[in-house]
Amino acid sequence: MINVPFFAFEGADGSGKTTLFNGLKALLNDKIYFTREPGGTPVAESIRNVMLDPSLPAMHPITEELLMLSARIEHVNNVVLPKLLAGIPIGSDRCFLSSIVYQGVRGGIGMNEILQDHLRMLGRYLKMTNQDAELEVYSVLPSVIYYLWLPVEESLRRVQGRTSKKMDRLDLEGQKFHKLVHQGYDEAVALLQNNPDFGADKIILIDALQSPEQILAEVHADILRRLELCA
Ligand code: ATM
Repeated sequence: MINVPFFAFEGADGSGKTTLFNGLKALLNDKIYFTREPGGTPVAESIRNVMLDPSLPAMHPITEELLMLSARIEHVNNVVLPKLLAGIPIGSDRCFLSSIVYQGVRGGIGMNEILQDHLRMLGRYLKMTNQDAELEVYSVLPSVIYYLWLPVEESLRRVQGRTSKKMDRLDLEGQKFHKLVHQGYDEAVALLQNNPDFGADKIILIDALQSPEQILAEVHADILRRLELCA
């Protein structure tokens, strides 16, 4: 058992996830190690570049899944597990929930298939690297996911109104899939909430129609409370 929080931040495009993440980083840099998925290690960042490269053609969803799973194993091995074992809380921009949505729903592989593949490969990873500690798979997955939710029409409106963001491969494809991804998030959240091994209380729903300041204040306060509980 690891009793150190692993926070993750999730939400469909236009939900304000990046603004929230940057705000938390500025406020909690001394208390939490901030990272991202895919990414957080040199190998995982290189995988991210392949995944998002707009000059590449579309990939098969299984290729995407395996890329994301590879980046995640690198991240768990080099960041998540060492930090948690050292007692350092983690804050991650995205997590395996994104794989369930983007590869499972948008890519058509299936939500449960993605979850089972993760449990199998992370289980194998733990068996190989952590024989003594007998950690279970869920201890290297987030202990709390803040899920920013807003109605699909509003998130679409926000994404279409963007002028500054450089479009990556998934953004370019994404406009076609926006509705599917949005619906995928709700379904993936329900899947995890109904999974007793994961636990419904690990997903915190945040009303993303609030102002960025309100969202930041709400999540910041909740994180501080949880950090205190674990201190
Ligand atoms: P950010 O720009 O929010 O870091 O997202 C990177 C992209 O990677 C995001 N694309 N969009 N739109 C979602 C995608 N992604 C996956 O497809 N699977 C995953 O497991 C993760 C973590 C991200």
